[in-house]
Amino acid sequence: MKILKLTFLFTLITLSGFGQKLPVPADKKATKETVILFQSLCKLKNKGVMYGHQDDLMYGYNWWYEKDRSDTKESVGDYPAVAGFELGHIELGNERSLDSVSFIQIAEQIKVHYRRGGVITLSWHANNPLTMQNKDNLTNRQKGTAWDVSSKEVVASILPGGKYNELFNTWLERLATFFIGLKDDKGLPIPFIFRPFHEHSGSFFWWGTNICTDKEYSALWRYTVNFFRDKKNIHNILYAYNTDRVTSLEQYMKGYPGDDIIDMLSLDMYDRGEQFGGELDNALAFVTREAITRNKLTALSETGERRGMPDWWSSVLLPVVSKYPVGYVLTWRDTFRPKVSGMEKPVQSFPDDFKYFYNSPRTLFLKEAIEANVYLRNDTKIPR
Ligand code: BMA
Repeated sequence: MKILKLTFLFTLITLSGFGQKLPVPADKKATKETVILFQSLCKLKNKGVMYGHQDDLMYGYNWWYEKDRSDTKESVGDYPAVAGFELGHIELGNERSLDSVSFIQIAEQIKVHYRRGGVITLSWHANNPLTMQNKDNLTNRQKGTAWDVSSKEVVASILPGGKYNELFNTWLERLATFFIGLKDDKGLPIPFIFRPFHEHSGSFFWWGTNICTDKEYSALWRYTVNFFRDKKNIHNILYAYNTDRVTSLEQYMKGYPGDDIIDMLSLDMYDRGEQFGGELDNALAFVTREAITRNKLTALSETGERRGMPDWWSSVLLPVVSKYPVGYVLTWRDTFRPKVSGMEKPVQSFPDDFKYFYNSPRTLFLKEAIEANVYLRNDTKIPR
């Protein structure tokens, strides 16, 4: 009888939502900080969309690595909530990325942004491990890079049994060393979002949809996550699955490695024409719906204006992303141009219309991330 009563009580509590479990990252051993970040982002996506900017803390069109400098801050007075960084060429053991950014300085800025209370995301334009071996063939600009799609054997060649599996392990070791070095002031691992092998639905990277099979793509993901999580015991990573433009959920999920591997369903889509708003609306509808079903985060992890529209932020991007629980929207880097001739007009990082996007109650910058206390820190008044 007593047991029956207790069971009834438990059922009641569960039904009333009391015992409802908060979603957790795919990594069952995720650190406390990583779980907190995941759960904060889950909640925050219903409040608004965070703004992210790639390499925002590293350089702008006409400046290079200056303390506390940021194009976003210069434009609207606040840092982006999400800071993006690129790891391409870390796999080669280089000191600088494919964009000439020092990895030591990237690690520094990751720590700074984390201390401020912001969110970190890392991308990886990994070189082509197979075609880069053929040194005679490296004449074309794309040869041997992430963009070299001249062979369809690349993914198979780095998986177990493949000729370059050991080489790929070395690459992952180098990444692991970098990840392990990302510690906060107390020596605890800094949680971050990792988005490797991105834009799978396109065929412009060696891991693209027509360059490897979906099975190989999924195996590549699983191998990589197992390496960091199980072999290297790294538990501060949230993994973002990512495609380029897609028109259906079926197309989006092609090659999906599984809910036990992935934490975020993200999408990259640049505005290349009038149809963009509708296409984005369609894609965000099914991606965010699917993410809710699977208890995953969401992001429009790369986007940008390509038509020269002065009011793109307010009239195209904001209306669409406001409709859905999108975790963050990130625009790409302000490529440093050291040799801009005196004749040219200085390039403006953000149009005036960006202020409208910033002022919208639906968008969240660093100030709002700090207010939301994403990392549930006791002292939320972090010096900025
Ligand atoms: C691309 C371009 C490249 C850059 C790469 C990695 O989309 O911006 O110039 O090298 O991202 O940041």
